[in-house]
Amino acid sequence: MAEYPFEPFRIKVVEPIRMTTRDERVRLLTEAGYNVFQLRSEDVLIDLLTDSGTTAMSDQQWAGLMTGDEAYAGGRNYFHLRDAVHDIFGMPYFMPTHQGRAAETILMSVFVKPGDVVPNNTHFDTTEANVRVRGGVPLNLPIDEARDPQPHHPFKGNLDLRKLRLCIEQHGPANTPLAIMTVTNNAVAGQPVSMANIRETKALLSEYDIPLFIDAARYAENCYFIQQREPGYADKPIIGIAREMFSYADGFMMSAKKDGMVNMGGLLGMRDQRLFERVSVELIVHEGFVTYGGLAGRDLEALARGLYEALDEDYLAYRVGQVKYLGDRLAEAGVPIFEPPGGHAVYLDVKRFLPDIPQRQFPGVALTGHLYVEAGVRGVELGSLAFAHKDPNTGEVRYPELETVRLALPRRVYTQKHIDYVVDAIVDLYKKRLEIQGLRLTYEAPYLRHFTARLEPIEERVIEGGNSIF
Ligand code: P61
Repeated sequence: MAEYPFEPFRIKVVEPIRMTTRDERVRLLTEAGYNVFQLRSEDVLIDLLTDSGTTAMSDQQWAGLMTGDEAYAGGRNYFHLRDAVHDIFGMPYFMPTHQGRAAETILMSVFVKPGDVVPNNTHFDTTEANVRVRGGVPLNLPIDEARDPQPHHPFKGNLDLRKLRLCIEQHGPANTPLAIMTVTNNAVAGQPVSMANIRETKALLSEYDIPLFIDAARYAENCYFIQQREPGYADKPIIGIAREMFSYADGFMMSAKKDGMVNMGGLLGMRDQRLFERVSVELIVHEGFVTYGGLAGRDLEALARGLYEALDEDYLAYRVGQVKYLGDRLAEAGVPIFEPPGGHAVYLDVKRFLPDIPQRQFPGVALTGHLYVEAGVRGVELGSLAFAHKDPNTGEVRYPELETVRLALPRRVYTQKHIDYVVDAIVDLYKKRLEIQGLRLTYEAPYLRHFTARLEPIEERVIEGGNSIF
């Protein structure tokens, strides 16, 4: 592959970016309570908040929208999607949902009762919240290497099998209704999971009769890493790797807004017919009939087509290559990142970027705010605002081990020049890092607080240009 990620598409439609000034951004961020979720996207130059639902669809997907069959039941696009799901995931039963968390809600409502534990290599926050709202306890069991942003390991997303056995022995299989494997592991910097780890996790769970569900949001990127890094897979096509991966699972839930290549949608698939019948009831109450699950027929068509586009090897080489390009340029300039770069995003290692700001002062949010003010780039904090929680017994706040700012790349949206701009902005900010100060919360919601939190600077200070920020 070339030194730079070749973009295997031509651009047919463009969306203008509104330019903003630094002064304007200072005002906008202050009004937003220092929380970039509260900004209007029109006020952002390069939006790396998420790769979720931000994909540029292909001409084939747009054409597919026109073939939408909007019948209430049995629309044709459902059957196209069903064929794709059978072909790729090999699951006999499935239902569309409006997005990933809807699939999680439905699944947890039939599986989890108060006091149950749900192990995962690492829960992303919506999965974690869905376990908690049912009274369950989400447990993260990543390998020890996942805690260290520096050493390279080909599959830092892996689940620790020893910890899994210990967890099941300690809590009892009867209180462990399911286990989840998140591919790639979003809360651990988008790191992949190896096929061997998935296979061995399934074997261990089978000893206790515990079902394995795959959180498949970024499964195609994970399959690409397996092809590139795991012995024995170099010559296998991506779709074959995907089929093997899902052969070890009893079911999967998927936010199709990532590797489904669509702007909205989700999937829930399973092998067990009785389970399908139970979750169908929940789906009909909360989402819609099983042949549309909260989506329009045209959305189902775009997803049926998008699933295959995400498995295309030229696309995946560009996709993972673009993330690597961003990560490598930053690392070369001495900016601390979580290494190696993951599949969908580069994660800045905030503990090394801002070592003097303690986690209780939300250094990741401060860094995100500065990146917006200085360059109009929007990243997202995945650290003490998104993941810290209070111990229900002691009231003590537990901070996550990793404090990161994620720069997630939307699929097929930004060019290499945009990425170069982001690199320059972050390198400049790194040089000015001593000007960055901590924040305190002025408002927080009980769950998923980072979406709506408001913050203020601990100590206001005037920095260059006379703008008062942080
Ligand atoms: C993201 F700030 N991820 O990474 P839904 N599983 C996994 C995900 O990554 C995921 C979901 C399930 C998002 C969107 C997002 O606090 C946040 O379709 C591995 O978003 O419901 C979503 O899928 C849920 C961003 C979610 C956040 C929650 O950007």
